[in-house]
Amino acid sequence: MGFKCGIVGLPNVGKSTLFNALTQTAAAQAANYPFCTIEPNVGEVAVPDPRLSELAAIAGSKEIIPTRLTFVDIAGLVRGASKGEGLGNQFLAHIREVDAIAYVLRCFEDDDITHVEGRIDPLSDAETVETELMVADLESLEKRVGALEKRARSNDKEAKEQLDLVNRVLPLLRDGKPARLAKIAEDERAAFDALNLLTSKPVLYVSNVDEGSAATGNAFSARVDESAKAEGAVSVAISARIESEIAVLPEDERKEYLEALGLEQPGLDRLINAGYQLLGLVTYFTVGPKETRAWTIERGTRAPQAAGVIHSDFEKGFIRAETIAYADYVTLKGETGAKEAGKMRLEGKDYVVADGDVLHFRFAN
Ligand SMILES: Nc1nc2c(ncn2[C@@H]2O[C@H](COP(=O)(O)OP(=O)(O)O)[C@@H](O)[C@H]2O)c(=O)[nH]1
Ligand SMILES: [Mg+2]
Repeated sequence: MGFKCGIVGLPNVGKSTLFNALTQTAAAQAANYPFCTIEPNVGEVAVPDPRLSELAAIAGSKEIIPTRLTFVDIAGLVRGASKGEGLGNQFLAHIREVDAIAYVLRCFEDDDITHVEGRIDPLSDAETVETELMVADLESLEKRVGALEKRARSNDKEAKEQLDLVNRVLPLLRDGKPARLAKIAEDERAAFDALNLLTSKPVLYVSNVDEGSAATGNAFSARVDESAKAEGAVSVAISARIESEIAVLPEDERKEYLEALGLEQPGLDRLINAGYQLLGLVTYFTVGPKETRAWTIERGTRAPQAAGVIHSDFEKGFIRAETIAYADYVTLKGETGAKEAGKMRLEGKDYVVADGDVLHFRFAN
């Protein structure tokens, strides 16, 4: 499967520093967890989840296997990318492939590192990048609308549906607003996604602050937070440079270093979790003496399809899912306790798996 979060922004804002910190963290974890770098600019990282160790302790699991999220370091964009400037088209093609976008915004001052626009202004940078994506979307829709209208006139139901969406998105884009702000009903979601727009992807804002502001953020990141909030988007302030230092520290020194910086957890953990939520993903667990393992599904996934994430046979032969909510599993100290308290439910094929469910699938071969 692999849900992908693209790291996007102007050149020299700290994207690669951040990406390297993410993959170094993953490499450090590789001793414990299976890990792979897919391509130089694509890396998978473990999704930190404190529930895993809680469950493993109760069940006495030998191993903990977290679920993972993919990050893609996308080459820096410059003004005019939608017209093919810089790496233009290639850049846009890479963004098209990701499921969500993390905009990295430069919120640190450093005269030694050139800012392409010659000044530190994260909100204006975000606008520069997003404008290129909006222009690309606008052009792509305007190109398609004629053909859609033609098909719609000949009563093509799918074309009519798409045209209706396009006619709602176009005014937004023309008004300088991203497609994600369009009001889309649940049953229109699939058709909307099929438009394959760049600005319909969910976004989060990453303020890359100076080393001294790693724990608190700074005045620049405060402005990003405010603007993100107004849009209903998530923002995370981190110092990419500090993160790259933390990432290479041995586990036992890490805690001390974090404390010295006034950080409770690495900023990367916050970023990974924010990316995970942004993608609308939830986690269920399988727990046993061998391992406690986290699995990723999209919110709203039913039990057989959730089982299919483990193995297609589980989905095909699905009978039922023995289900214990995470909180029950912990309070009742495991499966036996939960069973005795009547907290183990037998769920069928229509059950929508909830975040934190501890599941045991019954299936026929
Ligand atoms: N002072 C400072 N420099 C940083 C920080 N993050 C990145 N840099 C530096 O900025 C330069 C560009 O970073 P890079 O990650 O290559 O940017 P990219 O072009 O967005 O991938 C490098 O020299 C980094 O060391 C930071 O938080 N503080
Ligand atoms: Mg780079």
